[in-house]
Amino acid sequence: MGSNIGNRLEHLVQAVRLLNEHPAINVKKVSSVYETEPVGLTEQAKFLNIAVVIETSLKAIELLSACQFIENKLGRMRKIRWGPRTVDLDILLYNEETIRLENLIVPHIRMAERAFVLIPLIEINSELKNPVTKKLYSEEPAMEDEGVVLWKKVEGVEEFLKQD
Ligand code: A4P
Ligand code: MG
Repeated sequence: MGSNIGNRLEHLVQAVRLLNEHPAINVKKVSSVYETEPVGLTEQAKFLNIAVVIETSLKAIELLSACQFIENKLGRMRKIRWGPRTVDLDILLYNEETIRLENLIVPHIRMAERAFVLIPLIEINSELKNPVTKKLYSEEPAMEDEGVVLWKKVEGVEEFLKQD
């Protein structure tokens, strides 16, 4: 998840809360919050990024709809590609599946090149591997990139949901 408009932390907390309130989604882990330099369109505010682990009975495509519903609910304006957003929820991995649908690609197509994705992800699970190449995400060169700073240590889902 990422946010770079307004009260960024509040947007992330609300997104995690809405995910957890979904009857078919259980949020199991939340990473610490990282402040990250914008990637892609660089003339925009810094992001806060987190990664979460969920348990769900939803199919991946249903999970995508749930994520988009939350993005819309939290007021995202989908105008500029890679542009500012109140909150962006991407599916990075889904079990160890490879999904190639028109509107859903898993593993997320750009995740291995992005320190703002890899660093929170590795904090949650350092053993995660790319299901296609079997390469550990912790060994991706992008892990060394600058521009990702620990902004707030998070100890657990309960604690995370209490703030805002
Ligand atoms: N889509 C395909 N696969 C997925 C997936 N695994 N998860 C499709 C989520 N969506 C997926 O996304 C565009 C379309 O991607 C969706 O309709 C969905 O069907 P979007 O969220 O509508 O638009 P977007 O996020 O602007 O585009 P995109 O290509 O998803 O951008 P990214 O890659 O998400 O990049 N810099 C920092 N520091 N932190 C950030 O969080 N985020 C971005 C957005 C750019 N720079 C950033 C950050
Ligand atoms: Mg997105």
